[in-house]
Amino acid sequence: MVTTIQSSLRERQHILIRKLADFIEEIWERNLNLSPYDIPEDLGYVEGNLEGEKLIIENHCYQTPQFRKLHLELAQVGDRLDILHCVMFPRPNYPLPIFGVDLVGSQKGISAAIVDLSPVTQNCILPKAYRYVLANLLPVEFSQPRDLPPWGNIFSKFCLFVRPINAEEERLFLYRVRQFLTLHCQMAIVTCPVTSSFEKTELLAGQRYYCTQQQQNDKTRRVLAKSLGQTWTEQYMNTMLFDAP
Ligand code: BLA
Repeated sequence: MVTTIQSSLRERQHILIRKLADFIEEIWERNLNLSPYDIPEDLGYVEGNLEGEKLIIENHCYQTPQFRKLHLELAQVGDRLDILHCVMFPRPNYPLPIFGVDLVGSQKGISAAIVDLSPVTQNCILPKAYRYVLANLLPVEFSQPRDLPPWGNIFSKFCLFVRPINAEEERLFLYRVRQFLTLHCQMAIVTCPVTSSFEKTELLAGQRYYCTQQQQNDKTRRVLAKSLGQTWTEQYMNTMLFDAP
């Protein structure tokens, strides 16, 4: 029953969101050793319509030896807004950055497309192997780059934040996400966990800071609160979207 509802949401969403959701799961399955993740009660599939406009959310979560949570969320607000949100939280003993992607779109097109591999170490730079690969990717040009908000100081210098203006730019964005995600999965499986408690503490602090900053995104907060209320939204942002371990 739930499966039927879930697959139909994806099919109703903007084509870019549908394609991205499909290939994120495909890359996860191909590269990582996925196990089920216990989604907090009642949060797998959520519907709300406090102020008249219906919001539907579906969550897909997994865990792996390297990641405490792989989270793919699809959401739809009425028939005007489609959202894809994805974050890969490493286990705090793995010195890996946080992969994140957010797509916000409507019939008129995608207004926000952002992807990053965000560092969580004190020096705020990515591991050398990541920097080497990312710095050597072929440059991509978008006609409408967007500025990050102040809380976006968590993102790396490789962060891509744009408004894609046509099918070609949408394709380019997907291609970039595919490169980031493939690189990340390949790095993750060859990365050894750290053993010193000093390093673990630092990685943990980095993840907490990432979550604290993301929780300041009032655009996300507003969309959720309108349909599901303020209290529910605060709880959801702290426990489901950006839960610090
Ligand atoms: C922007 N996020 C937005 C916007 C909306 C949402 C409506 C504004 C779109 C625009 O300015 O064109 C809404 N995003 C949501 C909702 C969810 C969501 C409701 O994920 C969840 C249910 N956000 C993330 C992640 C990143 C991220 C993982 O969740 C980055 C890796 C970034 N979203 C992000 C940024 C903005 C944004 C940087 C622009 C914020 C701004 O301009 O102030």
